[in-house]
Amino acid sequence: MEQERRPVIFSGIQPSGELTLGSYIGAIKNWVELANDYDCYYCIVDMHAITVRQVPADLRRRTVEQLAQYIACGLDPQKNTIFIQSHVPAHAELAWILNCYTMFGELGRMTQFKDKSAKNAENINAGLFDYPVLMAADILLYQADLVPVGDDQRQHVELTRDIAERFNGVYGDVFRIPQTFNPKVGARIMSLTSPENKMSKSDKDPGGCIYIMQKPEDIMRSFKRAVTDSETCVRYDPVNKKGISNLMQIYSVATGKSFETIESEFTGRGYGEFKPAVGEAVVEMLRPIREEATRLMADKAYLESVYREGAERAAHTAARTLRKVQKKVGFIPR
Ligand code: ATP
Ligand code: LTN
Repeated sequence: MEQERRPVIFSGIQPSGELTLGSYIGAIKNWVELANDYDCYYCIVDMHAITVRQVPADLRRRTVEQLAQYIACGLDPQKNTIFIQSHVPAHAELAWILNCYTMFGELGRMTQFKDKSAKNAENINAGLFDYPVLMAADILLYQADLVPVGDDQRQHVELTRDIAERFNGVYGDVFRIPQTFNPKVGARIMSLTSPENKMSKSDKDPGGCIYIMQKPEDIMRSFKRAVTDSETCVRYDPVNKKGISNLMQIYSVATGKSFETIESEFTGRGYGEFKPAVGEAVVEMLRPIREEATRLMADKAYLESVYREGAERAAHTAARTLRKVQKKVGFIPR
């Protein structure tokens, strides 16, 4: 008898920079919380990373560091399949096939493509344009039900659904149609220095972004300098008080407190007390992660065994979907 299928999660992050507080709150923290109820695949998407020029040695270092950080955040490699995208060639193979079921116009409408090509005007390569199709291949290969990501990736998951539905419309039920999972609080953490922009690892302003491996004193300094407004009261109002509302989101995630509780906690206390309190809560949330990641980085043999076993398991699942797709489109089996 066939074993009961557990619902599947797939998500990934590019090793194109240091992991940020935004990607921790928007993505990884939820991966950890969802891990028990799903069959989970967490990927380090190095093939996506090269759509922007990388220094090879840095990419190698960050790929392994990111693996250590995934584990340090609480992803157990025994329970989750953690792997490096380029180790499973099925991703590239399916992406090619899906390219032929994706429209030029659809890709041109992707806001991330528009943003990134504006930022990298000297290197608007075909990979940058095609990036969402590779992401669709990542997700569809594992027949994922749920894709936990931050708000900025929602459009890419919607395109994945469109591609899958188009393919299924021609060939029958080949792909499961995935859904996005966005956290209720923290789907879009903003920069501390320009709260109208997303906190992002490619941000040029070092004070705007918090990194999960950053030293406590640097984290505290950035929070103390966070841009707020000319009032003094701690009140959630994401339209008129972007900076304070962003800090409240961060504090809420770090402490588990509701916005109401935070407002009453800081009544009459002003920003001078609120900002360092947020900093301290973040330092304490990240401390065990930083310590564990540092410890794991000293054990390269262990990390190597994790990504080898992860790739083997992932390749096994991916091959099943890929073979089915190849057969459907008319390729002769090997
Ligand atoms: P880049 O600077 O290259 O755009 P990034 O900092 O946005 O990178 P990604 O690697 O694109 O980081 O994102 C990793 C994951 O974290 C994605 O699921 C993304 O939606 C989420 N994420 C990234 N930044 C934030 C943020 N500021 N708030 C909430 N979620 C975020
Ligand atoms: N595009 C995503 C990274 C990514 C991803 C995925 C996320 C690549 N493949 C599959 C979820 C599922 C980003 O964070 N920039």
